[in-house]
Amino acid sequence: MHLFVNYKKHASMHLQKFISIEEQKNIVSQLRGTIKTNPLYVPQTPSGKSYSIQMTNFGSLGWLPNYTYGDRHPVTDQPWPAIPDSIIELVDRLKRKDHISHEFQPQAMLLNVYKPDSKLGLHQDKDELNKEAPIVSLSFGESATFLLGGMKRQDPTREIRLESGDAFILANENRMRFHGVKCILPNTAPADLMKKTVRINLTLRQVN
Ligand code: MD3
Ligand code: FE
Repeated sequence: MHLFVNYKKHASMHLQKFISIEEQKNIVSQLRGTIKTNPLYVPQTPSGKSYSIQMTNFGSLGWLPNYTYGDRHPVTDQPWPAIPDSIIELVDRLKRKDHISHEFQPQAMLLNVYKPDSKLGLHQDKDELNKEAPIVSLSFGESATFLLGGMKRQDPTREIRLESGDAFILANENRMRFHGVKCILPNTAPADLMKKTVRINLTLRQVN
């Protein structure tokens, strides 16, 4: 109980360049290798509207467009692949440096792919049963203008530029903030990281 509450309340949320360029290349090539058997899909809202991003998941659970978590890929019906060791290593480093609670056990890793005109509307992440565990976001490729709001949709938002290699931690009082991705900033990715003009965002979540 309350393992995550009050954990390092004043820890900085935005860890710029947390992931070295060598690690970024290693992670992106590892992810690329798994996409053949764990294909990206375009999520649709329950009312049939397509998102402008593509996604897939890794881990014991994955986020599904019907706002639930499930243990199988919606297209292939296969279990999600394991979260890569290189990512678990990063989570362990965040723990060692005391950026997140040592109790954090990621169950789901959601992979979002943004093309130059992809956006993600303002929303809250509230499909996880465990609202105390932090969410860890890792960015790769093109930079994005990220919007961070308050606890109500109407609250003012501020713009934060998320760049390749950045980690962003949503913990404690920040966990339920409204947030979204306003736009991608093309041609800002590190040289030789991506084959196309895309941004990849990984979010690690403890669901239960
Ligand atoms: C702030 N993804 O997958 S990551 C999402 O860049 C999502 O792909 C965005 O929002 C992306 O749900 C933003 C940063 C992030 C993740 C979770 C948050 C920011 C957050 C939860 C609460 C507040
Ligand atoms: Fe979100």
